[in-house]
Amino acid sequence: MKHPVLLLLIFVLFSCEKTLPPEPVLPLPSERQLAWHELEFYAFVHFNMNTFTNMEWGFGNENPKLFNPTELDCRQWARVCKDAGMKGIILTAKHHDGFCLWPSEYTEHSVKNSDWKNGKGDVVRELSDACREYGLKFGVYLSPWDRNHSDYGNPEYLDYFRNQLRELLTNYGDVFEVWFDGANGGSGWYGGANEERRIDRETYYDWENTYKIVRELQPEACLFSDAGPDIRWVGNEEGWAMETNWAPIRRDEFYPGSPNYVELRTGHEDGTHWVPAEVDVSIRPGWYYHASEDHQVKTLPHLLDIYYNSIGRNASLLINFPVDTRGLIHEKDVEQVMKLANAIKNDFANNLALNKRVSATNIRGNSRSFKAGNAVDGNPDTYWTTDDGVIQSSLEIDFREPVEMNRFLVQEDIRLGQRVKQFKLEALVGNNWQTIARETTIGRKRILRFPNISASKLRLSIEDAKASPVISTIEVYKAPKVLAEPIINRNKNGMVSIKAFDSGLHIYYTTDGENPSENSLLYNEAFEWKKKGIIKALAVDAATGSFSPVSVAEFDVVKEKWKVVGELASAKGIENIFDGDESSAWSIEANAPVDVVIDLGESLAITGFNYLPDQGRWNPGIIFNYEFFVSEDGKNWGAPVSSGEFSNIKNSPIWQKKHLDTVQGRFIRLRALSSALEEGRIGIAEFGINTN
Ligand code: FUL
Repeated sequence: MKHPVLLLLIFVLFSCEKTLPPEPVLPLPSERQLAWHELEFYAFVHFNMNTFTNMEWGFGNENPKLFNPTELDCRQWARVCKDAGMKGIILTAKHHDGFCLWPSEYTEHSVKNSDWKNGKGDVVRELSDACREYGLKFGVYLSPWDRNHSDYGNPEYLDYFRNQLRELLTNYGDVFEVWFDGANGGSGWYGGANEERRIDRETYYDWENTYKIVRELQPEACLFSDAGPDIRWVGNEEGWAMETNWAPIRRDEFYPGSPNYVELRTGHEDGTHWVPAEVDVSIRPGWYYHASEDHQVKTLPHLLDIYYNSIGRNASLLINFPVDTRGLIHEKDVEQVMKLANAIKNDFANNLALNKRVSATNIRGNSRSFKAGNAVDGNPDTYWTTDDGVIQSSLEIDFREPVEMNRFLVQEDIRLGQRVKQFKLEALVGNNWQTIARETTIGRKRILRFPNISASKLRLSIEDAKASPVISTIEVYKAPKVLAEPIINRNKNGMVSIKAFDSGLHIYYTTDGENPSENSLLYNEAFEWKKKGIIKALAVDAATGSFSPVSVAEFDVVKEKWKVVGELASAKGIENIFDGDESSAWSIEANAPVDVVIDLGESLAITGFNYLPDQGRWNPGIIFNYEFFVSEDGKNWGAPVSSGEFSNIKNSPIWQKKHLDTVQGRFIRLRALSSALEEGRIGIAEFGINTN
């Protein structure tokens, strides 16, 4: 009789014995890195001397008096970032021109010699206070390259640089990240020397000893550079990490500014140190404020791509605000970042996988501690994992009925290292299992976007990993479609194409000036439309009935017969000026007047012309003073029918429209008399006319 009781007791004792978690896979994140991983989304602010000189890289000889914001309000920056769901702000305390936003004891090149607040101001103080007030983390960018300092390039400069670092890390409270730029050495003012100074990027800064200062003064702070040691650059400034993205890298192969930076985009599967990637990107083309970029703030679809291609690919996201000359984040930037914040909120509003029934092909020790349900319990501290040696395994979520979805989010518990090398996502649609995606790494967070499907089950299969997969979180969402207004284009030959930003949307359009609706023409593919008039379009999400704002494009005569004649007839890129694509341009270096002569192919009653300057970022071609002529035969031109300037075109290089008293002619000539830029380049992105 006693025997079975004993057996039961032994069984109970045995099954209570704790199954041990899997051994970690090295390298592992440190505590400070784990805390940083949680931030995910935070802001960069580029604001100092360049803001006032309209530069990206100042030379170092700027007069400190030029720094003079009229309405500086760091609390506005903090409010915007807080509202946008960002967790901190990193400030360019000193950029390459050496100008300091705090009254450093070690230089005269700082706010203390500006008129701003009579030299008593301190932007670093104001921002660190504002961050504390708004519950944001505060970080500093201190440029290692200093084009102002006479000692730059000599060992003495290092003392100066380190003294400044000490000031920043001692006087302004907690710092969460210290940002060291890889752009180092080159021409500069250097205290009046005005010369080129190259340094050995690998050895000059003696980084190890500089890092020690940060560890000593701000032990919680993460150090950022191309080479970490805590956080690495992602190898581009466009806003993306690669799909394959390992947090580990072979750290000793890098230094700030090292030439093998492309490898930073993927990290190394056999990386020796945990150095996760941070994606840094500006909300505008430039890092610094330029009024000329007010019309180029990134659109919602672009910002969403950046979000999914960074945070959704095992990286963090650092979005830059080029604070303007008032000392404020510009209204347009605020508008766009709030669109992003709202879209993210809506995309991740309702986790369809939360506490759903799940099963797995293998559960470590058959233990409840490692059950499949841990991945969908909403608790990031629990995880599903498998027995040692069992790598290929899958986890299935049973929704019990078809559910519409288009996002899949998965996380590894990185406290045990980054493991997964390859995975697959399948969905049960009707009675068929469909492969939705086949991907490589997961890491701290991976988010997949796919077109809407209606699935009753989802299956995550781990196909390859360094050891047992450790999956802490799986979430599934149905994000609303991005309903931005469609883009309407017509090329030279009169083919009209209309593009919506999201997949699966219906586009409706009109060609009669009426507002489009679901009863209008449905757009399927590019169509020929050579008439004069207005095309309007809108995108509709058929499932929800919601629609985008209406986009409107006005077209005059089709440019099919147009030809550039005369001297520029075969100039390189001249065809770009009427290809309907605003991003392509023709431009040249020009000191003397330049004539662009166009044969319209027929005589027309011309009532005006439209000019869009080159939209390129570096030394674009922009005409300032002009004359415009019309002729019947291309020989006798007479006096200009319009002349003058394109006012404010340098700051605002948008479409310029000029009206004329009607003039008949077959040939037109735009004479560029001067460039809007000192470099003297003139150019055209698009050119058009209005006719009667
Ligand atoms: C680069 C710098 O040269 C840019 O000016 C900007 O600060 C960017 C964040 O890093 O390397």
